[in-house]
Amino acid sequence: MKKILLTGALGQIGSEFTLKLREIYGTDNVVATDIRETESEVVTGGPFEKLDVTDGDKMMDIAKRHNVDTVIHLAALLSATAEAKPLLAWNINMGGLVNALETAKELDCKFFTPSSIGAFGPLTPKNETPQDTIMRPTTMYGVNKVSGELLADYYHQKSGVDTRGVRFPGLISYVAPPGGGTTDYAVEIYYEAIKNGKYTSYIGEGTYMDMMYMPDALNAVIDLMEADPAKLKHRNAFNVTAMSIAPEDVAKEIQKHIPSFTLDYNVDPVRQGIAESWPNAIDASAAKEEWGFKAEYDLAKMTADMLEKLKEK
Ligand code: VAH
Repeated sequence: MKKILLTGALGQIGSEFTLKLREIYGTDNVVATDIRETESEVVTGGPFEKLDVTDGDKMMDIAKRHNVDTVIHLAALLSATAEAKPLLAWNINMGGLVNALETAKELDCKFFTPSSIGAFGPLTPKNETPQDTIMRPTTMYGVNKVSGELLADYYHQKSGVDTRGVRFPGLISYVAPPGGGTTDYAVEIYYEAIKNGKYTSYIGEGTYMDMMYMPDALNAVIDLMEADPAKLKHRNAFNVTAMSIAPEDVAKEIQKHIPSFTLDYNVDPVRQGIAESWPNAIDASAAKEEWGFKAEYDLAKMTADMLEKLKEK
């Protein structure tokens, strides 16, 4: 990767990833794009272009003008928003992805886009979910993610595009809060612990989902993109995870730092239904074997870092 075009640069992953990539590859070598434009360092600290990813001509023009050799496509509507606005989600999540793949194909770029544990459905084995298994998601987001995995494989097989991807679990970050996700409770709980000393979870007690701290997620993408392609048997959509947790597990860990913290529940049936259609804990052995995936943060280490960084913030 030398010159990177990144979409969704102001999103939950993009906000942090843009700055990290600029540190590693050079500020001028990371062209950040997003449909919004804010005063954030992503916009003011290096090359930035406004881009609606459903505008394929504009995406191609930006990529050509900046002569990029890598496309990192992050722009998407997340699971809860996609369930509320399914056709809009289809247009953005699939239309944007096709445009990004076409750009990568035309300019012979390396390509990354994330899939998600949301690509699995109720028929998938819930524990130690295999890398290769049944994929019958029951959400629009899941349909988008499975379709995206297949589309990225197709562009690799038919046009030789160097496409790569991971199935992200819920991602936890202190930099940019997520928007419209099902796993957002695991971010909100830390913000609320600092602000109010209590949190009301919309995901029910005992609901396990895979999660990962953002620093591990970003390192995973870089490690995958720098990996030897000859070793990648599962080129797109590698299962990656750091922990399988439920709301009460996070609360117990927070209470080691804020003993008075309390958690209660007001379950949102829509997001609870989405969460229950996903695995409890996936198997990440393919990523470990094929490109050395390794998560540094477990729940205890992540909680300590989240609370410390949010207190500073
Ligand atoms: C969501 N954070 O909740 C995203 C992610 C695995 C969850 O895809 O929709």
